[in-house]
Amino acid sequence: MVNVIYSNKIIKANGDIAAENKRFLEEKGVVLLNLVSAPGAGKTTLLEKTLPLLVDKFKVAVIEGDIYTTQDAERIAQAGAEVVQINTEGACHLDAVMIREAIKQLTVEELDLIIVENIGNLVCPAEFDLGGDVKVVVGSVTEGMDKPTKYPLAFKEAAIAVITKTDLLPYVEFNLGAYIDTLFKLNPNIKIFPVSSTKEEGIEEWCQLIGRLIWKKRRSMNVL
Ligand SMILES: Nc1nc2c(ncn2[C@@H]2O[C@H](COP(=O)(O)OP(=O)(O)OP(=O)(O)O)[C@@H](O)[C@H]2O)c(=O)[nH]1
Ligand SMILES: [Mg+2]
Repeated sequence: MVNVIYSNKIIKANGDIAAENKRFLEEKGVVLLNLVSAPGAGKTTLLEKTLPLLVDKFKVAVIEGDIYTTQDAERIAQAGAEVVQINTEGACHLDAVMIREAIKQLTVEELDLIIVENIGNLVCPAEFDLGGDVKVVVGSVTEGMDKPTKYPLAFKEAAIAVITKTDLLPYVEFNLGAYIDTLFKLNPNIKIFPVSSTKEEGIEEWCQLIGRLIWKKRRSMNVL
């Protein structure tokens, strides 16, 4: 007799812990952003440009997901935010249990925002809720036009899409308008932010959206 654990049970168990994380973060009035992308799409670089614009106004912490290293966490610490590293030691996504443990390392009562940089992978992270998280899919113009249709779940689940590396548009086969059309076809409500982190274009608009999410949360908590 062989015991089989089906993956949909694991995903359901993850959902239960995610619901606990959600309740906890709701109570504390904290917004959780979950950044998902293929490896190298520009998540850490985006955060390096984003954090300096946020840390003056809001209390922000970052949870860095990586398989083995602390390289991204060190970059985030340099950018001036509190950071907790999760090393999955092989797993290709973060899950709600990992986030519950990481949150214990933070003084959540004092925070407005937690940004999670998930493991670079467009497949598995899309399947695992972390807990009340606003999902942000990051796609770069160097990845090609076909990623949203080839890996649709990440793009369908996301509330926000950040299109990175727009400074490289003149050098790559990438039609920004057609890509945006594809995103809207998959997810009519998605909010889209084209950015160049290296040229610091579009970063302010993206930060304004994050600010609006925090103010909305504060209003729902009746703290305004
Ligand atoms: N030209 C250009 N390069 C960028 C931009 N953003 C990131 N890069 C480059 O893309 C590469 C990967 O950037 P990262 O920010 O490390 O990507 P990531 O998504 O965090 O990567 P993983 O954590 O490994 O998944 C680096 O060489 C960055 O300098 C951009 O806006 N323009
Ligand atoms: Mg990174």
